[in-house]
Amino acid sequence: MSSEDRAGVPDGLTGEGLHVGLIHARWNTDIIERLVAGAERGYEALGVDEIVRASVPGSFELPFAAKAMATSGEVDAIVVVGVVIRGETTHYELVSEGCASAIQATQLETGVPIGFGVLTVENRAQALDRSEEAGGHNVGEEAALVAVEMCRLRQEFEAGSDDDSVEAPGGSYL
Ligand code: DLZ
Repeated sequence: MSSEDRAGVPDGLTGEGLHVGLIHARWNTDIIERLVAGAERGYEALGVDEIVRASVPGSFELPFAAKAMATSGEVDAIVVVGVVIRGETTHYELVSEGCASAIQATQLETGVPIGFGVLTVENRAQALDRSEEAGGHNVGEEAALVAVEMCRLRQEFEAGSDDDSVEAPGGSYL
């Protein structure tokens, strides 16, 4: 996938004043560290005020932790980070689909946006390609930017608008 295929960041997006969460699983630790570094890079580039952290055993536990953090009132947005690599059993499908659908349900139920920094890949090479250093492709970094963007989108709607369009930092969504 080239960088042109990816979403990009709205001009003027800022994380100033936000308290954000970063929850990571511990399976495939070396790749997790690269994704966590990416998420920190994304958050810090936007100037967030504080990062609240938590760790869980595996990706299957990420939704439970995300719901606990989202309902605590401590954070405006969350990123979850995990790495699920296909093995010889059906565990891959159960863990990856269970995690993804429950994270989506959690952000919709709680209204706290959750950036999905979970890699679901066939092998380590694919995971390394998606957890690169600054300037490269890193799904943790992308998830942090998305979480902040969705937080601002929610804030814009909550604030209301007299206009027909809803202005996000750097552009109109409607
Ligand atoms: C059990 C398991 C397996 C086989 N593979 C992964 C994986 O690739 N990535 C991951 O994050 N977690 C894995 N797990 C652990 C589950 O997520 C979970 O922690 C256990 O099933 C206990 O609930």
